[in-house]
Amino acid sequence: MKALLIYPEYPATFWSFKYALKFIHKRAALPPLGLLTIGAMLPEEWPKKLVDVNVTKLKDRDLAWADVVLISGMALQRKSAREIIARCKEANLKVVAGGPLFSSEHGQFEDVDHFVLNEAELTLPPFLADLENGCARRVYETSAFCDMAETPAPLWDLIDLKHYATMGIQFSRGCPFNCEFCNVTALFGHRSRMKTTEQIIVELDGLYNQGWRGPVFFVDDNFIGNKVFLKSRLLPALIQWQQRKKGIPFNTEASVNLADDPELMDLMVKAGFDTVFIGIETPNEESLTECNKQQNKNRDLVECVKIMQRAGLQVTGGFIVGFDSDTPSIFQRQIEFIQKSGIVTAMVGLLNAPPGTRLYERMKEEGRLVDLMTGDNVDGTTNILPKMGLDTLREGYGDLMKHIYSPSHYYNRAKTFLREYKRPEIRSPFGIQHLLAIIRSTIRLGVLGRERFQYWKIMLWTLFRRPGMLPLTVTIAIYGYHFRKICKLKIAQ
Ligand code: B12
Repeated sequence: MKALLIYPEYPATFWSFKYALKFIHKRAALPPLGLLTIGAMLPEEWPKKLVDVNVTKLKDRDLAWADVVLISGMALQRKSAREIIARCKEANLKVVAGGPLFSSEHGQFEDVDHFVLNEAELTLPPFLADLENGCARRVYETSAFCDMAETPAPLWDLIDLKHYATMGIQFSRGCPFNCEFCNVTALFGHRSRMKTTEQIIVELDGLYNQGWRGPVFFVDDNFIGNKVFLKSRLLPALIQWQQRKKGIPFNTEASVNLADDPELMDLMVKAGFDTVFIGIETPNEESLTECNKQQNKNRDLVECVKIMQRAGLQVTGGFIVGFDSDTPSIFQRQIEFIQKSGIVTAMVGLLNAPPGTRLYERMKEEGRLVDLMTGDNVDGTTNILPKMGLDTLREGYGDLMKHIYSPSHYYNRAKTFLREYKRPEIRSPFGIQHLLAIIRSTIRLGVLGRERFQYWKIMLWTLFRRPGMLPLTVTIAIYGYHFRKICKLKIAQ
């Protein structure tokens, strides 16, 4: 069987980094890790091809080559997924679908032949066995969670690494916390299920041996779900791995209690972690209580962020407005918090209720559920009726986004961050692409851009005060350009 794996196109979003990627000549931020993992689970003798529509076109001759198509995607890729499925059906191809979009919305895709849902470690083997015996069913699903020690390493050679800005690897799934709006526990459970240290080293070696020299994102829901294992096994092994390698900084996602553990932060930084995404959500204590975000309560969240920055971890943060406990004063409070914390990449969204969450059930009971989520949580939409009133919420949100991403506030925040940040030891090697990015950003932002005054101000400040951070400041400037474009496109029309 010739298997064609397809990853649909996603629109420009906050996390797509579409407008930033142009500066470094990359086509996508991250590769489709789910499909690369599926590739490794398919029979070895099947010839395989992967088309990520975000980096290359899906051609008729790809479809003519294939016997079966395996498609993945997130809710955000709904439109492109539909178009691809229609093309496959026209070409008389069998379509097998899996991944987050189909696991939550498979009822909406009539033309798909087989749905292999949830964790493929559990659902793909029975499907493949039935397919071989000519009795494959339409839907394979499970509420069980797999043992990640069984998950194979992704088949990196299915993609051309050079098109991507970052590589992804997954160490664990699941999160010990229970936030009302988050679907991670519904999708992946409360217990942190982990790969072994050996699996991670094999995956990293695989990437390194393919020539990858650049950032690697540990795509875990909460990287610090099992601190004992991290401290005693994984991080010491990563520290050792880094000694034999060059130029592979790591980043990941974690909960804010990371700030309480200096030993863990120190080991992470020594292992090469330089950035961590934290779900901060809100400075409003009542809203934290409302959504059961216990781990963020009763603490000075700004100070927690600074502690991590000083340890050598840039904090990127997720924020939410529109909780029942939020009043219109929340917009100004969020602005003040974000500016003070120096969280340069602040993803602010309206509260949404994803299917499978306790919030979704509550909204349904209260008659406040209005629609399907768009799948993009930074487009100023919500699928619930907010207590504050939709107009007030949307207007306040638009003003908040315009404020924090206006050049003067953005660059001020960047300076606040650069003052605190301890520069990490492990960095991507400075290459020709970096030099070109500096030249392009100087022209685009420093000469042509409306923000040129602020751009030069921060460049000069960095040059004199923190010269070693110049490449990071250029990256921040490029991200700012992307975020402003996204705001204009989605929020401030
Ligand atoms: C890495 C990641 C990203 C990355 C890159 C994703 C990419 N490739 O473009 C970044 C940071 C860019 C990102 C952004 C967003 N993300 Co994201 N992201 C993740 C994360 C943390 C890990 C995904 C991953 O790589 N997993 C590792 C692989 C191995 O697992 P997997 O993809 O789930 O695949 C397994 C199964 O799903 C299945 N499978 C997958 N595909 C297929 C296909 C077939 C045929 C079969 C049989 C099986 C199968 O088998 C695999 C092995 O079990 C997940 C959360 C999570 N834990 O999954 C969220 C998640 C995928 N993201 C989500 C969302 C909503 C977003 C955003 C839209 C908004 C946001 N919250 O920021 C943005 C916008 C994306 C964009 N590109 O513009 C949602 C998707 C929900 C949905 N129903 O669509 C998730 C599930 C998070 C959540 N809590 O809801 N994301």
